[in-house]
Amino acid sequence: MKVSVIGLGYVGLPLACAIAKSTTHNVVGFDKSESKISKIKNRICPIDDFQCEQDLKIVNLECSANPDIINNSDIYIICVPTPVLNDYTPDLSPIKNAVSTVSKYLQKGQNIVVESTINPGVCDEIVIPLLEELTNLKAGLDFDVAHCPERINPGDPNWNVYNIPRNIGSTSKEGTKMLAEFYREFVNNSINEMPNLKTTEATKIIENTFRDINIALVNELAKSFDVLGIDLLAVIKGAANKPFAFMPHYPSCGVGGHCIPVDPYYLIERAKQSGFDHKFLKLAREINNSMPEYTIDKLIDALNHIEKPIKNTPIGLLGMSYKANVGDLRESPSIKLKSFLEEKSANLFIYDPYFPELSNTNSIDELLEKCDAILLATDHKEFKLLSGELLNKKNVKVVIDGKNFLNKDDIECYNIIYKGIGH
Ligand code: SAJ
Repeated sequence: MKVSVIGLGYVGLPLACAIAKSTTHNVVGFDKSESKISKIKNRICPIDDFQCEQDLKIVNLECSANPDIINNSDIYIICVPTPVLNDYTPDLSPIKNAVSTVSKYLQKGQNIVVESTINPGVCDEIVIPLLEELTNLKAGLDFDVAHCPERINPGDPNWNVYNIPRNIGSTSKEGTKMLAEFYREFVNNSINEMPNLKTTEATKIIENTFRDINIALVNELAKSFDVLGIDLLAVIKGAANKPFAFMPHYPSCGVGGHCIPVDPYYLIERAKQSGFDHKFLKLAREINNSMPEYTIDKLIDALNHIEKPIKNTPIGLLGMSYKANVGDLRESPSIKLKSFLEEKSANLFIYDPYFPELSNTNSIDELLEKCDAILLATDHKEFKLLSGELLNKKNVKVVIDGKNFLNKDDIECYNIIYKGIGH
């Protein structure tokens, strides 16, 4: 078959490579970014994905920034972003643009799979009506639409597109079966056939909503235990040795990324349109969104102890990425931390090894030389060297550890004020 992948980001590119490597299908890729296409053409992987970097060196993958390349495909797989707007409402424009691109080429007997994370109803209420309107074809009769939500975990050395189980649902049982068989050609784990599109869309949304509310639980506990004088990390460590019915999550300066802080809003918004108010999900989002400000409050409190105002005090922000050891800014708490610090006129120094262009110092050492206080916002491995000895040598007086990543006891031995989040 001819298979085309629309969107060659951290989801689409590993997928295109996996199909090209594991099957005899003719795989092509379309992405509107010329620069991304030219990198891929030169077998340079534009994303942080070890497996994909290896695959790209060997696979036969034709790609282009011209959508004509997807013409006459048997399967079109849509892997474009599904972000939120500034008011946290879903932004389905990338999906709608991708669907209208596919509709220019879609013919009878061909199929579409949406891998992007979408809320229950997007396929039935938006994707299919748009395709039928633009092609005058009938879904379920002339073509099938399936949803197989992506489960890529950026930077994960163990789980990748080849071994993560998948769920798939479509407009018909036959369609689901046929496309499940297609995924079984390159995924060596279970491909679960779901009863319909909405159930499949809901599955991915609740996977990530589950994570968001559990993080909100420990973030609220961090605020409460900070005033109760209880070390939440020790408590979680204790609870986590329960061999069943407990799953540890950890407090931090905020919840970032393209999935966890975004997906719940897709469900909240769609349920609201049908008259249901997701009070719990909204509260969890509110708690997680409050963590950057909570972190800044801890910094101000600590600076008071050394009688320094935040204004004009040299403060080092370590880490801009939302996740350790990758360079990804999406919904990163560091963006809010930076604006809070700027609003309060801190003399701000920034260092993130993955974002030299956002850093105004060239090394951890240079930042430490200049700062009285540091705020660690990302647990990059490079920051593990921040020992009490080094901080003391550089005359750092305050450490706010937004990821509870550093050694509290070691740092406090040097009479440096250490404040973690719930720790
Ligand atoms: N975070 C916490 N406390 C936690 C876990 C995460 O504050 O206990 C924060 C992180 O610092 C980060 C954000 O939440 O800012 C998201 O972290 P994440 O580990 O969930 O990373 P993501 O955004 O890459 O999430 C992906 C998701 N994968 C897919 O959607 C396919 C998510 O479902 C996975 O659970 C997650 O990877 C993972 O397990 O690493």
